[in-house]
Amino acid sequence: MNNYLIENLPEYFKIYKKSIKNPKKFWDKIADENFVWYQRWSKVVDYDMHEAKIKWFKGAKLNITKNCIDRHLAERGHKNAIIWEPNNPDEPTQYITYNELYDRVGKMANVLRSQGIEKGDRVCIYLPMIPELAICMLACARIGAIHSVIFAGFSASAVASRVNDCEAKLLICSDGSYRGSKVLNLKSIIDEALEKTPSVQHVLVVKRTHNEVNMKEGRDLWLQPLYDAAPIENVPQIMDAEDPLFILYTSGSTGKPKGMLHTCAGYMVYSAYTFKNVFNYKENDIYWCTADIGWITGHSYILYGPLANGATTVIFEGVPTYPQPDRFWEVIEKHKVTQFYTAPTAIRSLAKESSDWVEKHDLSSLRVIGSVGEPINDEAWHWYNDHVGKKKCPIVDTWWQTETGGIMIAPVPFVTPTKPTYATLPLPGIQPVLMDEKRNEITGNQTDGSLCIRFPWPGIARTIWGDHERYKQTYFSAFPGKYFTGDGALRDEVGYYRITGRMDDVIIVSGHNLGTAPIEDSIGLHPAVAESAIVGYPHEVKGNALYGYIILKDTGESRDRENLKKEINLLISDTIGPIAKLDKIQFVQALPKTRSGKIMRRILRKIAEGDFSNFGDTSTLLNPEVIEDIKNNRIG
Ligand code: 6R9
Repeated sequence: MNNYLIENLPEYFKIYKKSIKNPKKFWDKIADENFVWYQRWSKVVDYDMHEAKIKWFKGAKLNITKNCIDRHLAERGHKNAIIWEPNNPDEPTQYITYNELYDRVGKMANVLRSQGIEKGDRVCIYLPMIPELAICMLACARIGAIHSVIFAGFSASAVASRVNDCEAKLLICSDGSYRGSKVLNLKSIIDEALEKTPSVQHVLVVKRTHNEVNMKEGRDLWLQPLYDAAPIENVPQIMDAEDPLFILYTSGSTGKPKGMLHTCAGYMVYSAYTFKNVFNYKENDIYWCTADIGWITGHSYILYGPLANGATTVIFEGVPTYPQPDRFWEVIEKHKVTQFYTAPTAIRSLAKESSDWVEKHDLSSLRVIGSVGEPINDEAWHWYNDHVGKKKCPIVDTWWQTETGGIMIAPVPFVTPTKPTYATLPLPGIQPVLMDEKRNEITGNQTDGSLCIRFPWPGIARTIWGDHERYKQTYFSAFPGKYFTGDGALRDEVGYYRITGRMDDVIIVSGHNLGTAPIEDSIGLHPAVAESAIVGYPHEVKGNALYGYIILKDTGESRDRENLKKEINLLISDTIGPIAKLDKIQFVQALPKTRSGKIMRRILRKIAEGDFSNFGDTSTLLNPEVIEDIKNNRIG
């Protein structure tokens, strides 16, 4: 089982070449040798990149939880599947063996069934990083319900729009959550969200913080008594390869979030294969990814990828700076973590602290360290390499997306030589291509362009929930026949890739993808605001921060500017979440627009960065005179 580890560079080149020459044969063998199936597939892949129709392992039947839990019981029943590290280090750690995981998922699956949840029903999960989050996801997968985890930092209206989009029948939340020294009341956010969500019949509430909450008669139920009464035995639902596994929302260039749909077989094969190779996972390793399960990184590399490999995965409830800025290093030392996977924004913020915090801990258990979510800058890369990896652990800079399901471009540790700020080479089966402005493929090295992928891979999202046309438009229309990632990339002289950043209206702040459109929509709700444009500018810790240019209505002109700024940020916080608040707000008379009415964001970006040198071609601007005024009043 799981004997697909790439051992050295010649082998990587050999496997890569084969995987590209015959991707069907490549994935057929991996799927066949490393997973348990109720029934094999009749066709490895069926695809049409113009219509955006992709199917992997057609005809196969499986259940992902059998692969993640049941099949490990004979040999690994007493091995820890999950090590849960609480927010407060004084609270006990939970060690959940594969045997115990089997019991807990079985009970939870029976609770879901007792609530009338069936195959294909949508269940939204709004939980902090507690074991129940993982268990509820697996329980959904066990019975064939489609989970949609909503990051527990989203506001009530962001929750409502997601719940409504997927028409969830059930929602699972907790009374509250701990984040460092704060206690947040999650249930009250849910109460507000559910005022406008007709599809939700019941809410299951997990007790975590024991704070006072409202329980709505007939709708809300405490989970614990139901769970205690539920039997363990649960027969997994037999799923078709292309049955939906989960929906996960991501930002796009319009206000409506995109519900990316992942399906059972392809996602399982891809997340498991990439986990094993990118983290060099060996049987007794203790692997830790610090992402929140509410994002794709948590889905693929806290939960499904590790468990499909019978790994031990650490789930951490807290924040890097609580109780002190050495919490990450303390946890690595405590559990003898061997692989550590985090985000550049966390690295940058910890690098600002004294290096004594790292030095005082024994990190010698570490073998591989990873980065994900945004480009890792040179300084952060070196700090990570020097202080955490002690120059001995390869840094796997992993490029991928919610849409790709798993890691696409990354070094294979101990195989691919790393290079600071480069995600390096594609994994087997992945065919990146760079495209120029005329939509031609750029061949050769030392070049840059729009990053596309030529051939489907098993982990690719199959559609946007309820809106296949949008899926096709967003990813398959800019470069017909190819998947367009929305990112720009450069390829160096040896063919290594470096991701240069988003080419669309998505800004990555502290690793969170934020679309400018939803933020502008929420600012527009303010009665004094006429129009706004949001851009990102470089920020030392967050990678990017948000700069808003806002035009006031005549009636707003007399209002106190400082108050207005606070109100605008409150609105954003209430409609999207605190992560989308603006760092800088500049009130302007007008925005630079082209004759066709499009805001020229390129200029606004340059001004926000304080770079007035070269605005490029401004001849299509309708109102070039506004630039001077915006420049003069820039917030430094
Ligand atoms: C996994 C994840 C996807 C976007 C992606 C890109 C950026 C992710 C990166 C990276 C440079 C890396 N991104 N990893 N940029 N280097 N190693 O983050 O998914 O939340 O959907 O974000 O994140 O811009 O397009 P998601």
